[in-house]
Amino acid sequence: MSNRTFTMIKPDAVANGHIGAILEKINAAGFRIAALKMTRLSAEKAGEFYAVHKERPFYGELVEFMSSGHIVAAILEKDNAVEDFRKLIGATNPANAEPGTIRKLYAESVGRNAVHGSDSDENAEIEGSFFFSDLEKF
Ligand code: RTP
Ligand code: MG
Repeated sequence: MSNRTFTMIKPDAVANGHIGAILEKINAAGFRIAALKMTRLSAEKAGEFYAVHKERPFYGELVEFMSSGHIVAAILEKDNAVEDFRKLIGATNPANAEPGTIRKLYAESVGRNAVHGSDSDENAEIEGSFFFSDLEKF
């Protein structure tokens, strides 16, 4: 099992001033930040990142939102990183997220839900490489 996952702090949480608080929670939960950058996705790049959802009814909205402002991308390291990080962020819809999770604390809605977390080791590797070169992935 890989010990890495990939995350983005989404445009809502960046615009609302939550970058620091979210990185703090990530560190406090035992994740090491292995790579970090602030950037902005074009609609084309956001569509490529979420291409797996192309046929879903929310795809257009998702792409528009993810390209609407700056995001913070990071590769995180910890034992059992993918599963433990999904637990830390909570359910996709913040209304269903456990108390204390990042989405419960900082997400506005299912569409504007503050953070992304990879759903498998394979996708963590693909998504990390989408944003970071080999040189940047320490
Ligand atoms: P993410 O990929 O962003 O970490 O979120 P996730 O795994 O918890 O959820 P996923 O099923 O991969 O969906 C990706 C993003 O699409 C938006 N979404 N909207 N309106 C809706 O019913 C709906 N369903 C999903 C969410 O913003 C979700 O994070
Ligand atoms: Mg997902």
